[in-house]
Amino acid sequence: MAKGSAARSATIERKTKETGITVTVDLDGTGRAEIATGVGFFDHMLDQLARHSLIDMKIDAKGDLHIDDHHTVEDTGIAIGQAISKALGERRGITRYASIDLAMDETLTKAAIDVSGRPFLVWNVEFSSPKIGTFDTELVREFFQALAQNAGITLHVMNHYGANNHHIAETCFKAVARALRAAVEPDPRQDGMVPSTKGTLKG
Ligand SMILES: [Mn+2]
Repeated sequence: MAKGSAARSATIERKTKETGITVTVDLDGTGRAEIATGVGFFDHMLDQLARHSLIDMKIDAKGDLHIDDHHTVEDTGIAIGQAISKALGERRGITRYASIDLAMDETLTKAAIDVSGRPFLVWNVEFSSPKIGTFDTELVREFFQALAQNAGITLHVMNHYGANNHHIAETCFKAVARALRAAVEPDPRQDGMVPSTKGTLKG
């Protein structure tokens, strides 16, 4: 972020009968992550999201894991999305669009992002197994649906190919991280303008 401009960070606290979650993000961080959701595989994925977006993330989630991981994963996605949206403010001076094809061993996954203020998820990813360890693979989509909806971003994720389900999930998080990093990056040529002919990216 240019010197003298406001910090692009935000904290969201979210409490329901199912989960209690606190998320702090700093869009202009170094990818520092302090993550504790009680779901090991999800922590590993969120660690990737922070590391490769260079967004600092502090995430503390206590959910009803005695039922299953669903509420915890979805609500963490909601809180991260809300925190990113709040940190973006009026979305001035951002690059807005970015995409990447991200390779990991035998797997290739694309993520394309428009930080548009218009929530939309296109999800073209299939897993060959319902579980990665104890983690339900269908929750990967649930997370990104919650993230896109609450961050106010258009997000397309497409797995071109891949054999290993851990790799397929991990490339989704890494690809979204890298695309998000580029899309929220200040574009010096925008000079603080909102990158839209409409004049607003608030949806
Ligand atoms: Mn891994």
